[in-house]
This record gives sequence, C-alpha cells and structure tokens, in this order.
Amino acid sequence: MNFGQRDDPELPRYAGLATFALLPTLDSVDRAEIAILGVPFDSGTSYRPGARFGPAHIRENSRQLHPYHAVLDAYPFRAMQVADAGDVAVGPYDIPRAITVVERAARRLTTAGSRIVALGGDHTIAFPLLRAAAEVYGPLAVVHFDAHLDTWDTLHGASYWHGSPFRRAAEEGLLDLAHCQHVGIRGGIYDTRELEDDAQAGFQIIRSEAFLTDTPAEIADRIRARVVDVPAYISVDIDVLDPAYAPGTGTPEVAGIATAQLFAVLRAMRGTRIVGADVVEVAPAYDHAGITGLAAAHTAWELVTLMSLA
Ligand SMILES: [Mn+2]
Repeated sequence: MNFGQRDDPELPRYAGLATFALLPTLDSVDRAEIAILGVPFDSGTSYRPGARFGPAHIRENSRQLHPYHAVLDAYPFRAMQVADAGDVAVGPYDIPRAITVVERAARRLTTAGSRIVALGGDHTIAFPLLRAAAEVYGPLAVVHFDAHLDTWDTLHGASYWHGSPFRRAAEEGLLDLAHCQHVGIRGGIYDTRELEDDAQAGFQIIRSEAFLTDTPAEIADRIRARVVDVPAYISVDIDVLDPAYAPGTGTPEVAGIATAQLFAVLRAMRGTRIVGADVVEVAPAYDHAGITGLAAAHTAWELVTLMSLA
C-alpha cells in the first residue's frame, strides 16, 4: 500500500508544514518509487542569484496539488509511493564539492530504487543528477525545456556552472548523443559556433517560435521521435516559460511559452520512459504572487504523473 497526501479534514491545505504536495517524508515511509529531492544550490548562477530558495518556494506553492490528474486520468500518488526526500545538505562556497555532494545524495536514492524529481536550485545541479541516473540506466535521452542551451564551456574560469551541465554530461558519456532534445530555446548567442558545439553535445533544437505554428501534439511527436525508447531524463528550467508566467528566475528571456503550452507538450509525451527529472531555476525573490512557484510545483506534479504511468 502506498501512503498519499496528508489527509486531515480538520487541517486546511494552507496550514501545517509544507512537504511537496503534502506528501509523506521519505523517512516516514522508508521507500519511494519516486522521490522528490530539493537541491538548494545556486552558486553556479551567472546573472540574478536566488534559486537556492527555490525548493522551499516550490513546496510552499505545491499545497493545492490534488490526488487526481483529470487530463491524464491518473492517480499518481496511488499508483506509486511518492515521498519528499527533503533537501540535499549542500553549501554555497565550493561548486565541485557541491556536485559531489548532490551526486552522492542522488545515488543514495537511485541505488535504493527511487526515481528522482529534483527541485532546484540552479541548472548546475542537473549534472550530478544525470551522473546518478546514468549510473543506473546508462546513457540518457535528455529532454531539456529551457530558454538557453546550457551546453556552453567555461565562464569566468569555471567549468561547472549553470550554463554547462549538458556539455559536461556529454563529455562524460552520460548522454545518448543521438537522442537529446532542447525545447523552447530563444536566449542570446555570441557566436554560431555555440550552436555547433551544442549539436556536438547531442542536442536538436525546437525553438520557442515553433509553438506559434505547431500544436503541442506535433511538438511532442517530434520529441518522442527523437527520444524513441532510450531512457529519458526531463530537465525543466522554469525560464522556458515566458517571464509573464515565470518572472521568478535568474535569467529571464522574453517571448517564451505559456505554462499551459508546457503542460500540453508534457501530457502528450505520455508513455515516455522517464527515469529522472528536475525543475530548476526558481528564484523566489523575483516572483510575484507565487506565479513561478505555482508553475514549478505543478510542472513537478506533471512529471510525477507521467512517471507514474510508465
Ligand atoms: Mn538552464
């Protein structure tokens, strides 16, 4: 039997401690097929800092997540044991050390049989999370929703920062280079060599403008054709959304997609074998009325639901 969300008719959803979706903590249920893992780390941020406060903000904005997913006709928390594994104990001063710490925390969960949905944190954290997932599942098909490529090399002398996780992952053989896909790209480019490097790292690009002409189902078809049956890791940088839908993020880019468009694409990916996921770059200091926190919490719920179905 799986333990679901807190069920106390006397305690309103807005009251009490906020675990993700008011789910049980991992230590209270012992095992989880899907573990929600906070990674409060943002020392890899290149522009506006603050994503270290993302996990707490996402949890606080996840109180209205309900057991039943009406569009996918699914009860994700009944189908699988989903639990909140808390936050990684990671400090801000040493990025390589933080990568080791996050990888170790993720491996504890993956070797115990959990698939992870991580709450960031800046995008640097995808790299150690990919290490842990690839160790179990082999080279991964990364489906990366983001305004930015994140396959850059060094910045300010740092190899590990929030613009390089997928380049470092490709170099380490963590990615299946024939099956990775960016979605929602529109950020600035210094030189077209960056696009050549990006292709070398295994990615094809669906730009944000594609959403003006193609339906979400068509875009999902392109993603599925790219991923095929390779184990998929879904990484959602909340800045894939337009700043109108996600102002609370470190490197916002205008002319992005809507939350509903993101969800329509994710739902149309039903059946994809997702072995890990993250929702990153939520920086609550720039948020308003919980817009970004709500978008991130519900994105994580969409990912959990997809994972509960395949
Ligand atoms: Mn990113």
